[in-house]
Amino acid sequence: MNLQIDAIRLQRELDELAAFSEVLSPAVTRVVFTDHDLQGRAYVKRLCEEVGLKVREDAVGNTFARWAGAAPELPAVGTGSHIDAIPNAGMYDGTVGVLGGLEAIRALQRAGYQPLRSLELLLFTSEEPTRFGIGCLGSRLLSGLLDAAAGDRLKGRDGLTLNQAREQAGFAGSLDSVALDRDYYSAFLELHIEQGPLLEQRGVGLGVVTAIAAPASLRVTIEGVGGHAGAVLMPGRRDAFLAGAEVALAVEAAAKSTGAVDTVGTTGVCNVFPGAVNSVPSGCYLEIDVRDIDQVRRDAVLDRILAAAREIEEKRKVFIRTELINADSPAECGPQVVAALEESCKQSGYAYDRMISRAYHDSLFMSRVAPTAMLFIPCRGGVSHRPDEFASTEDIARGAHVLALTMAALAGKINSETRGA
Ligand code: HGY
Ligand code: MN
Ligand code: MN
Repeated sequence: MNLQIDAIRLQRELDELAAFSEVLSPAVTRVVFTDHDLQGRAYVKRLCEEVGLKVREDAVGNTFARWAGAAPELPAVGTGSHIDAIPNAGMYDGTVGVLGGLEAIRALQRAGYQPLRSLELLLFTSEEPTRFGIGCLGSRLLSGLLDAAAGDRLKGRDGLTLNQAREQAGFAGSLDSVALDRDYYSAFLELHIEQGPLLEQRGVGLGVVTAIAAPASLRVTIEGVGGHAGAVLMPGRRDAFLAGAEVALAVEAAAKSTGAVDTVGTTGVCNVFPGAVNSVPSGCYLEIDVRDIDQVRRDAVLDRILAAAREIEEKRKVFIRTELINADSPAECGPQVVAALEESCKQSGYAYDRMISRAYHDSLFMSRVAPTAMLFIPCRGGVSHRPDEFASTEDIARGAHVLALTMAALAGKINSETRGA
């Protein structure tokens, strides 16, 4: 099959999508259901419709663009990722998997490949936790791991619930309708930047992901006693921020305590109330992210953090409320999908490494409903979630090429030019 990825067009589309952002280039901020997110979605949908893909959206805005195969009744082969971006992020996280997946499909169309199983591109809603405090919102609902009551339970900082925000964005219908049937996909693949330094350090252009780390997140609300910074003397102060600072240091200590390189802990959000230089903080709010490829180890770290919070509460005579937002299991990738990716790399003469993903992705949840694997490309310096996040046009095109070959192999062929089942 004469498969040619149009790298220039793919890069141009990535650049165009990056312009739908609350902040100026090279940074990208595109929070779910904001105008920039909806403009980005409309842009991607238009590109899909231009090549005859049938587009539909579910009740939470997960967007499906399908190339019907000769056997449309068979479970499809899916690929996709997300386009939402955390504040002040880069332009490649997620988008490489969406636009790279689209270009893989277009390249197969141009090569005259005709799929037996349908091929489908999936744009997931709200992979990032920015607005509703939990990551992979769309894929959790697709995999049936998040109940429909979350529509009223989850609330953004603007006070709108998930149901209110999605309806305002034009996505109606019951969240009960989102979950996919177990045999909806026969395989799912996600192309993504590594968001780590290993591929670049090893000089390898592709990573075949065999497992995805297990994320957990905690919310911590601390109530102390505020007062005038000049009048409240040091003895007896019940400073909520200092208690929060001790909790954040306890997160670091707990993550380091396992001695395992795969254990990480981060306090990424810290809000101080009332936030005046001459006022002793009476309130502090933290959001904590803990991950490990080993779930037992990860849960032991969570326990250590909660125990430390109890001690700090006692010592500093503050009130600390902790809330576990999510504590997900890690994912093993589907062996046959991993093998298909490896076969495509070998066929193309591309070097690759098998690796785990320390970042979580929608594939973490898609692996609950279909054999799933990920394909990584290098990102400069391993940097991600920053404006200087960068992946080269060449690496992106190579990833899309292997993705196209693998999807064709998994979807089967109805003509003789293509390797496949
Ligand atoms: O946080 C993550 O791992 C993903 O980039 N949302
Ligand atoms: Mn991300
Ligand atoms: Mn991502």
